[in-house]
Amino acid sequence: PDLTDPETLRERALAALTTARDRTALLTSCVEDPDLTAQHSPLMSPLVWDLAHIGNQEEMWLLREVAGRDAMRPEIDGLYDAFEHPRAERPSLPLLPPDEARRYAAEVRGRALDVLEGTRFRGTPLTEAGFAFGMIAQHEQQHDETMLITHQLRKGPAALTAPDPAPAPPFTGPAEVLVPGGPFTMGTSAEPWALDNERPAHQRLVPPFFIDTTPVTNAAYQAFIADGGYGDPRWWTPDGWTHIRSHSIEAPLFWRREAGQWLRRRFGVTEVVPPDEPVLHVSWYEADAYARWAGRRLPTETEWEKAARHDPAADRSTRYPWGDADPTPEHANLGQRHLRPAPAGSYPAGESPLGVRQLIGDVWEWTASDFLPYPGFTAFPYKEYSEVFFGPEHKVLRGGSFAVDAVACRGTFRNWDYPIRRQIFSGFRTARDAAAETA
Ligand code: AVJ
Ligand code: FE
Repeated sequence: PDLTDPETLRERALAALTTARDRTALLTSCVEDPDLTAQHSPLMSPLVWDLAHIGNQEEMWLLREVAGRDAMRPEIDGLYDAFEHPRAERPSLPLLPPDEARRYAAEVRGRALDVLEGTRFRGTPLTEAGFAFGMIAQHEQQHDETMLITHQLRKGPAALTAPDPAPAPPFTGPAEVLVPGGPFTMGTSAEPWALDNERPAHQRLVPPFFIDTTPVTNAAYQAFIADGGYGDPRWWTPDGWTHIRSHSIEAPLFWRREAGQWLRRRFGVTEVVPPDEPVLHVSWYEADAYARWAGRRLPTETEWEKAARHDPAADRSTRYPWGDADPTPEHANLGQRHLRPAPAGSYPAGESPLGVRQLIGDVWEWTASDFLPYPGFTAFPYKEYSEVFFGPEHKVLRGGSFAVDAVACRGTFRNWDYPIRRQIFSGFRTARDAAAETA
C-alpha cells in the first residue's frame, strides 16, 4: 500500500473506523442491557462504560482537537476519563444508560466522518497522514479487545459465536530457529499510524539466539503442570512464587481438572483443552516459570522484534514477518474472526523469512522486557497513552492475538501489562542464547 498518499490514507481511515464501529456494535448488542451495565469482573469496566468512553475519546480528539469544536457534553468527560476512575469503581458512576451511550457515540461518529472528509492530511502533527483518525480507530479496536475479555469473564451461556480456524496437520518443522547476530532496525519512523511508543526507528545490536518456531502449546504446558511445575520454587521468580502460592494458582485461568483431563471455559462453553493450540490466559510469571523449567527463557522484546521483522536477504526491517503487505486471513488469525487461537504451525503464508510462525495474531506473546521508551522517544499526542506506564512494573507483550484488529497490530506494535495479568489473551514462546554454539 502507498502509505504516503493522503487519499489512500483517508480511505483507510474511513474503512478502519467503520470496521471498528461494526465490531463495537456487535459486542454491545449480543447481550441484553443488564449485561451491559453489570460489572462482570472487578478487573473490567461495565461494557457500557467502554462504549461511551470510545465515543468520548473520539469526540475529544477528532471533534475538539482536530476540528476545534466545543464539547458536546462537558459534564460527562470526567466519567469516561480512565485516570479519574479505576475500573472497579466505574459501575457506581452515573454512567449514560445503554441507549444514551449508543446515541452519543453515533452522534460523535456522524460528525467525525464530516471532519474526516474536510481535513487536509498535512500540516499539523495530529492531522499529518491522518494520524488522529488512525489513532482513534486503533483506540476503538483496543477497547473492542477489552470488551471481548469482559465477554470471556462473563458467566452464563454463550453470547458470541464464530467459526473455528481451519484444522492444521501436526506441525513437523524444526522446534526452533536460529536468528543470526548483528544489527537490525527496531521501531519505526515511517509507519504513519504507529503510536508514540513504537517510535523512532533505531539500530540495535543483537547477539545470535534461538527462538521457538511456534508459540508454546497446551500440550507442552500440560507437561510442565504434570511435572509439578506449579509446586517447585526453582522455576519461579520470588514475586511469581509468592503470587501463585497466595492465590492458589495451579493452571492457566479458565482451566479446571475433571475426571483426569483438563477442561476450559471459553466464551460460555466448556471444552477439553485442545493439545495443539497455543496456551492462552497465562501470566508473565507462568510464562517465565515454564521457560525456566524447559531450560530456556523468554525472548527479550528486541529479540522478538528481530525475529518478526528482520529480513536477512534484504538486510532491512519489514512491517510484518511476511513482508510489507497488510495482513489478510491467509497471513494471521486477527480481527475476532475466530474466538480462539489456531493450532500451532498454522499460517505458513505468514511465516518470517527464517521460518518463524504465528508471530502476528493468535496469542499475545509475553517478552522478558520491561516497558521502556526507545532512545529519542517523545510523548504524542498525550503522555497518558504510553509515558505514564513506562517502568519495571509493566512487561511487554508482542504480536497481537485473535482478538486484535489489523489496524492495531504490526511488527512494531507494543502492548504492556502487569506480570500477574492473565485475563488478557496472553501466551508466549521461548528462546535461548546461541552464542556458545556459534562462537
Ligand atoms: C495498550 C492495551 C495497555 O487498554 O489500557 C485504551 C490501550 N489506552 N485506551 C489499555 C488503551 C487507552 C491500553 N493498552
Ligand atoms: Fe481508552
